[in-house]
Amino acid sequence: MKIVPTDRDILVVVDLQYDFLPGGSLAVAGGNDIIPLVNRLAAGFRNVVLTQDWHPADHVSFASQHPGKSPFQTIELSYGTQVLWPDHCVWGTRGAALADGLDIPHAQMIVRKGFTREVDSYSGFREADRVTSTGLGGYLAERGLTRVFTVGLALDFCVGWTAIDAAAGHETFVIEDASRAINANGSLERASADMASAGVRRISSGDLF
Ligand code: VGL
Ligand code: ZN
Repeated sequence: MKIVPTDRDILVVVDLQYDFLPGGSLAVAGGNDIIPLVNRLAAGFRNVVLTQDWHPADHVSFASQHPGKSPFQTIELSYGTQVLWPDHCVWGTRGAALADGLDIPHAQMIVRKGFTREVDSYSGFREADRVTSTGLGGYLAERGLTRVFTVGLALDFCVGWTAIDAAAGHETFVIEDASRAINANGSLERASADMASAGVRRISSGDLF
């Protein structure tokens, strides 16, 4: 039985930006490989939104802002443990731009996230303080959209957190072969367990259409 997207379903395409692609500052292995598949999947959805990681140059998640710290180490912030990253997706830079290879002209909205200096935001729905909303939940509610499908980068951070937040109010699917992971320090295993306990369903593109 194939899953057939309806007008009440939405595809959320997460962070397909140059800094997460090979050659970028926080490159995800194989990131480029999923773009044709994402385009093909998106063509099968009436409703598509894109997320865009969008940080000020002095963002708190950058290791460069914490003397003596290196990327992939962690620090404790008011809202909990924060992984430190190479500078990436600085607003207005090429690295923050959406990949030119994306061909989704019917995408309805671009949700920017991570623009508050003091707070990171992996999820397209809620910042890392777990309180501040991006507005995406309200968009789905006002549009009457019920099921959420997620693809993009990276499976163990922004895709995973987006799916987990979506699953709080929606039937939610991660299309695994249209996503790739960073997998630093056990992050993929942890995200997989967190997605499972949130009730996120993991499917492959072959399960659709
Ligand atoms: C992401 C780390 C930092 C992602 C964004 O898109 O998965 N990961 N910022
Ligand atoms: Zn980021």
